[in-house]
Amino acid sequence: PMDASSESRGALVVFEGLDRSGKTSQCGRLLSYLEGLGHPVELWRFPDRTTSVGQMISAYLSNKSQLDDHTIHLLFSANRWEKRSMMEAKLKAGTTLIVDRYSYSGVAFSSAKGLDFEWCKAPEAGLIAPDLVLYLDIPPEKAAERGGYGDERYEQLEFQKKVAQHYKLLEDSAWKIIDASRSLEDVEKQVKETVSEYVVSCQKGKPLSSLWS
Ligand code: T5A
Ligand code: NA
Repeated sequence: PMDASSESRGALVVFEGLDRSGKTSQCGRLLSYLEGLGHPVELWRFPDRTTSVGQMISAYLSNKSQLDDHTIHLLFSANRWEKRSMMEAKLKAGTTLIVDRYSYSGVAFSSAKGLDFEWCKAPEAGLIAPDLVLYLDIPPEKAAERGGYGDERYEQLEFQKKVAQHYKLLEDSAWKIIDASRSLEDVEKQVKETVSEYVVSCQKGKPLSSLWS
């Protein structure tokens, strides 16, 4: 309501979920769907491995480097902060952003290692709050069966079970839980229905707000 541009801003739609829950597959399908409807839309992902911070994260995830748990947590957060102003500019210009992982991944994974939950949330405060968080809900055992886990650091069943418990602590009113144990097509249908209902029609005109502050 503060300025005319906020009336036609894009929506910030975040996908979250355990490793192999199907986020990247569904992000691609939603992108095609919204493009087909003629919406200005872009697909982003975190970690964004293309920046210099992102390259440090990528080396850590592939076990090519070792970092203190606090240090890698802050790098993941810094990787979101380095994109914040571009994110705001895109949203204000009317582009909807589909984002594959965001601050919830940051907190759920680091706190699952044993770091203090509030300490993990603190550096995320002030990033842009999503309009909609699609949580792809799947039993960790079922996710582990999908194509098998690769060699990345967090792709282990016992750890993923802890991540799932910490994700649950982060659920808020922006979250919609999607049953991600169903087929790709069934999940896609749930995603489309949710996005159409909550974002495309409802969120226009709502000002951007800050996460956890
Ligand atoms: N991380 C991330 C942090 O610790 N802190 C942070 O702040 C952030 C942002 C890398 C790691 O970093 C951690 C979390 C991660 O451990 P990433 O690069 O997003 O994060 O991880 P990726 O390995 O790229 O992706 P995921 O493992 O999370 O997989 P997706 O995207 O959830 O799943 P997707 O779509 O690639 O599908 C996986 C497989 O399952 C099949 C697909 O075809 C594919 O083979 N599949 C299905 N099969 C049957 N039924 C369905 N419904 C299916 N949907 C997908
Ligand atoms: Na992915």
